[in-house]
Amino acid sequence: MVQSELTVHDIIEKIATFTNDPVPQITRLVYQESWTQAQDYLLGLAQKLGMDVAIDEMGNGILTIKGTKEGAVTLGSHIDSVVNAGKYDGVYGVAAAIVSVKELVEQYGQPTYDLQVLIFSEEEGSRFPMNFSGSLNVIDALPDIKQLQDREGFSFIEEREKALAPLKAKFPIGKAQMPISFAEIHIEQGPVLEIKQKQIGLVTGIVAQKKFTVTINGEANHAGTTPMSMRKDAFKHAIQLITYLENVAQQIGEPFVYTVGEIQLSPNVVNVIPGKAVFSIDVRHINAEVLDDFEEKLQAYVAKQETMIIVERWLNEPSEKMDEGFLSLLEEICHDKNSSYEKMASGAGHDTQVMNLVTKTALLFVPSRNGISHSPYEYTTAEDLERGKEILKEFIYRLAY
Ligand code: HGY
Ligand code: MN
Ligand code: MN
Repeated sequence: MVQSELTVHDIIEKIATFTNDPVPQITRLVYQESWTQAQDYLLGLAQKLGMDVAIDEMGNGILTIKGTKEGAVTLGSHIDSVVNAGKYDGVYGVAAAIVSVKELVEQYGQPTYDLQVLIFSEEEGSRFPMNFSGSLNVIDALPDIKQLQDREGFSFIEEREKALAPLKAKFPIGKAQMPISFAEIHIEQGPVLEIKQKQIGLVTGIVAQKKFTVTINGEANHAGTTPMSMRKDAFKHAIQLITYLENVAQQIGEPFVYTVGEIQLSPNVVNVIPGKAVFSIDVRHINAEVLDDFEEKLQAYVAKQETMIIVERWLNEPSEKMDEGFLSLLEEICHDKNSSYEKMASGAGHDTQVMNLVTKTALLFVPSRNGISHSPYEYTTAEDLERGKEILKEFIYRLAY
């Protein structure tokens, strides 16, 4: 790939080849081998483009173009994926940031402020029960990770050290600068822009979200000889709780969302009554109090049960509002570039909500075909990818030059 014609689409297609599942499936969970390959490729590419590169202790990639004054105008996104993912979630924001910075330096030379691109190591929470470990580390807000393990029992710290070893041998170790602003571009992952026929989403706020792991302990026993009245069937208790919460969700009504995306039964054998059921709960709403009410109902239900039910909440993110001044600047840029836009909330979580805790932020969307994401059917046209990058690039130019 000749650097001068480097496009966002090229980078996305290349990163899509780094997967731990057989191609065309894309699975690049944090600290998997494919994750290391992707970070290695991007850091190497950035070096070839003349950027200073470094990696921090979590595996965040830090790409810098020095300015003439103190202060880091920052942009980026994440490179970890969900299981059997699409090509664009996170990667588009990383690719658009790298190409934007490359083209800004080609067109305008050295910026006034540093341009800092962050390639966040992990955002999804798809391997370990923790979201945003990359951006939380950048803002020095990382919770305790010593005991963190994935569902196979692999330790976060050990997997991190294994994944980072080849990168630390090749690239300088460093720490991201605390930003003076942060911007992220991302696929919408929903249907709004397509339905409203708009080209750009300008995000006003990101929903609050809570995630739980629920463990129900019953009693494994023989499926044939154990009378129904004598069973302690963990899966049946799980179904009753999940259905109860579905009714709570229906009463709350949209735009509240409630998802049980993961469930494990043990011993998970056709002729054994499940002794244990472990499942996830993901709930979101722009108003955090709605999630508090939901959690109260969950806890009240559990307190009334004889069966042992353990509820562990491992994510409790408040909703975040993006900077009003940045929103107005982005509206102006969309007008200047004749790009239609929609101001909207984000139902998906993003690293922007973490960076919003320490600096002013902007979050932009490009359309997702049929609103699909977290799926191999995730798709955004090259034209939409390019248009979004142009809006991001102009936004960064206005802030950094
Ligand atoms: O799940 C989300 O909201 C995001 O895609 N991590
Ligand atoms: Mn994402
Ligand atoms: Mn995602």
